[in-house]
Amino acid sequence: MNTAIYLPQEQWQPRDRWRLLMGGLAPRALMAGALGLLVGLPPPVVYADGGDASLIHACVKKRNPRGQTRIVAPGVRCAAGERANHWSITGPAGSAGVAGTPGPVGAAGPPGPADGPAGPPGPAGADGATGTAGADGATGPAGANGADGATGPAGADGADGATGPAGADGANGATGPAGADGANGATGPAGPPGPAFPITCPPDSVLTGTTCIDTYEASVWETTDLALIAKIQDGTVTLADLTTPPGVAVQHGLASGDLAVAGCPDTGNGCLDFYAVSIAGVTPSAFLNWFQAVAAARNAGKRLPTNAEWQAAALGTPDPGVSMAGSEECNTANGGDPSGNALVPTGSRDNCVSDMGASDLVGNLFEWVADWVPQSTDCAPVLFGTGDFNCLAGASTAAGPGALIRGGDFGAPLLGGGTNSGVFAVSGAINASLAFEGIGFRAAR
Ligand SMILES: [Ca+2]
Ligand SMILES: [Ca+2]
Repeated sequence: MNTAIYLPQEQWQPRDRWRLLMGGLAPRALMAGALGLLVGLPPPVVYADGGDASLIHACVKKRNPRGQTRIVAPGVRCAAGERANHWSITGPAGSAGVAGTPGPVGAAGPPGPADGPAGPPGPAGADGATGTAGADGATGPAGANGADGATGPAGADGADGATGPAGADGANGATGPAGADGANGATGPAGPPGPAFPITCPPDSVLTGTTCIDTYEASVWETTDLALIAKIQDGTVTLADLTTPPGVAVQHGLASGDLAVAGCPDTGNGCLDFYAVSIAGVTPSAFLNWFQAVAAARNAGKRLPTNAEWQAAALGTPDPGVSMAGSEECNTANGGDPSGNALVPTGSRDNCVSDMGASDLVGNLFEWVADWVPQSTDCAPVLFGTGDFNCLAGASTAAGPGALIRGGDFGAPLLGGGTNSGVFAVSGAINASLAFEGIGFRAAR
């Protein structure tokens, strides 16, 4: 065991020399050594202390005044008669030096880095003092409705309240079953006009070209019976309809002036209840002027045919010249016996029929047509050598207007009867306002 005592040389004192000579033994070692001597034991071994490499260790002969010393490694055991010694390699600290002069100021260093990273959060501060109370907050939203309370006991019946307002209309009910068929609707408005060219004509007329010409010379009847008027206008009226019951209709144009007396004046103004009828077996109406004829045709839903229409309807009618009374030919004269000249019933001459099927276009009565001319003042040569009356020449500047009459009549040849009658017979010499026993008309649609 190393028991040496290590002291720095500069700390050596004279009293320590003894201790070196004593090998630096501790008193307890000395006492062991002394005890060993006493009991004959070898002196204790001295070791150079090797525990500290910063020291130089040596073993020094005790009995060598010159101090033989051998440097040993730390921990080496010194031989007998040596003592361990050691020295510090480091010398004693020198005295403080004189302060040098300050060096020159160095160049400015490069800029430092940007702000460094944030430091760690500091420790929490102490609690602050309690603040003053804040202002009251705004009223919060209403809370949810609470649960329904338990049903309370039934109260006494209250007084009847006032009648509340009418409730809203309920929803429409389901569609009911289909109702019964409704009544027939009212008659609709009249349709558009039919074609200008009639396909067929009413029973009282014949189709000739585009015109329905009355089959017979007109008989003029006064009536206010609506049903009868309707039949007249439809062209379906019969002689029985006009005479049953008696008085339902009254014929006029059978004597001079009878129409005007009955209410159909010569002017035609206000002549409303007088109707032109086309039926067989009646005396055709005469003693009427052009204006009365126009009114009676109009009231029946008809008109006077034009000269051309009349001509088209008349073509083909036999021209008997002077026919005998009771003959089946057209009634143009009665065998030259003026006393026998007389008007005959419409359609009574079976052969006096035109190509189109109309009767009495030659003879019986002259017939007004629609056309007017300056009243004729003369007669011209006959057409085709027929001898038919052709008095459509000259133009009066003192009389008129003249309205054309066609076909001849039952009268004396001088007046247009006899051989002067025929499909070409025409006169413009009669003033439209005059009426004669030998002039009548037929209507057309
Ligand atoms: Ca005639
Ligand atoms: Ca003739």
